[in-house]
Amino acid sequence: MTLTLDCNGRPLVLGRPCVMGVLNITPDSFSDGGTYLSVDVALTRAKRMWEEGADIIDIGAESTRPGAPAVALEEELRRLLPVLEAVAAEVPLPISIDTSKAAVMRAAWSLGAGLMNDVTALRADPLALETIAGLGVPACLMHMRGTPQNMQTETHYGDVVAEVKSFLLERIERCVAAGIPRQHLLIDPGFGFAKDLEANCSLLRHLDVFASIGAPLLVGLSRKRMIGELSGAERATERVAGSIAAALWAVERGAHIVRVHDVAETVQALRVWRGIGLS
Ligand code: HH2
Repeated sequence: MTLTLDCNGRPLVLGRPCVMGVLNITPDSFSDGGTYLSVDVALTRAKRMWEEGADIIDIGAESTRPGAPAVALEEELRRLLPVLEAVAAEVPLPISIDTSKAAVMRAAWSLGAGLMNDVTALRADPLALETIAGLGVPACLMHMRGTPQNMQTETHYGDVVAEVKSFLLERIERCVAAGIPRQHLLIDPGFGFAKDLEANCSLLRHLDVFASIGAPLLVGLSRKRMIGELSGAERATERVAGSIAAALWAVERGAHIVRVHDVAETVQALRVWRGIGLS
């Protein structure tokens, strides 16, 4: 049976691997910081990703790259709300919001956002669990240790696959206990978040472990440092081909959603990958 998420009235059909297009409206994101700051430019980018075949747009107003400073609530809302309002009015796709703040989740939901993508797995804000439960909105739970400010000092694991799996299982149960329906929860191992190359590759080699948990599996590998480390491509914008290789590896092992900056290229690659299997 094909799983469909109701994202605030906009369906996200997970019958084939889906592409989540990243729209960072931040001055400091690691690969596209400062590019989409004005409402017009951000809206044009969102429309472009829709035309290119994205299934969902993920808007982020706070960078989570290693070392990124935390952003105050007022500033996050100031950046996000005008862009979200414009995108929701002109792009019919489901919209995800990359945030850890309950107040941002509430405000974004009222403007049409339909999925909350929280890199802290609803741990950072004490009101996040009840907010997600009350709104009835799906949420993505991502694994991370520490905060973006200090996470790269916490990259040592005994068994990274077992640890990340047990974290995600525990967060699912915590969310369910707080009243969030199990079928509203997505999971993400959190590539690059408190993980070095070895940990990232280990998680990717064992991605089936996460796919078999039963919750839709989201992966974000696009342009990340590990793509640079494996390919030698130093600049984030030069990591498109490597990012696609990693995305195909992930969907082959059961990822339902790939979070990417390069939508057109990824959509084309996935169409070929899927077409071969279907023909
Ligand atoms: N990665 C980033 C941000 N949000 N969310 C999920 N669920 N999974 C990820 O892997 C993930 C994420 C980092 O990428 P980006 O948004 O491009 O950079 P920045 O955090 O610097 O804005």
